[in-house]
Amino acid sequence: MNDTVAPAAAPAPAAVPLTMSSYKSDYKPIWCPGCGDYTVLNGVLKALAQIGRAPHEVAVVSGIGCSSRIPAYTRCYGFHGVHGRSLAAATGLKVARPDLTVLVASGDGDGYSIGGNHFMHACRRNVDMTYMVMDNHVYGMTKGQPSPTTEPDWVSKLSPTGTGLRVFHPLVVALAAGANFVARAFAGDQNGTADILAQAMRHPGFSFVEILSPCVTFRPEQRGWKDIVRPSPVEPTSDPSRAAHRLLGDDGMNIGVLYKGDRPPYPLGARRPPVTPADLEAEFEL
Ligand SMILES: Cc1ncc(C[n+]2csc(CCOP(=O)(O)OP(=O)(O)O)c2C)c(N)n1
Ligand code: SF4
Repeated sequence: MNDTVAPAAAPAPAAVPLTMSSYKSDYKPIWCPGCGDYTVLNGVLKALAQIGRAPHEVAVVSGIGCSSRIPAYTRCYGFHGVHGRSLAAATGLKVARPDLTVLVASGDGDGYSIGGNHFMHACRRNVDMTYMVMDNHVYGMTKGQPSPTTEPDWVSKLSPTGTGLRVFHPLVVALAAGANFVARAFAGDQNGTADILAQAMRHPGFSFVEILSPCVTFRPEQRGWKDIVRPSPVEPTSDPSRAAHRLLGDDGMNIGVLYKGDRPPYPLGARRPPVTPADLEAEFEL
């Protein structure tokens, strides 16, 4: 008989509580001093700690723009893709890995202009993910061109007489296209942004969060947003036409969750059995 005593199993390491720093990478953000995106990043880190999923259980996906730098500043899985295509990449990722919490970051140029078509169809598909758009009513990274949310009379070197164009209304479009959660946040309110993002990530289906995030370099007047944003005077509704009616009547400065729907999300993981490369090759054989 072997009388050697098996070594006692090492005690399991004590679970470390998740805090904002659990999600923060070592890269230092290179946004302009005062850019709203700094507080959005903190809001994201705080929201992730609130929902309590570990960094390896979260993927942050983005397109291109100042706002789209966010994935690099987190320790989560990250994908910094191409301009306007973040939702296509995120949808593929979520379908392949339904176990991950998927957070998608975009700007108003990235998300509403070149990515506008993807935006509508992502709302319609209702795949479970959260889409946050840092809206500064301008293309920041490429030096200040007007975007779909730029006011028609905003005059700049690149738009000397203003665009004269009606603005795009992302929240109403999201509702009409079928998003299951619609909210507006303000970068200057870090805790409020974190709370709204945490609610969005917990809500099933496609959640859309528009975040007013000032571009202090090309739209310095947006520093004044802090004086005019206000909490939404109404509770969220589950009636999309009521929500749209409210939104069409507000001035774009009401902050809070506006719509919480109950449409079943796109079913994940059950549609077809796993496909091998050989199966795919067979499908394309002539
Ligand atoms: C296909 C393609 N077209 C144009 C560009 C140039 N480009 C890079 S970022 C950007 C605008 C980004 O603006 P926005 O999405 O509002 O983000 P912000 O920089 O303001 O956060 C553009 C037009 C590009 N990278 N790829
Ligand atoms: S250009 Fe505007 S959006 Fe880009 S980092 Fe600077 S302040 Fe932020």
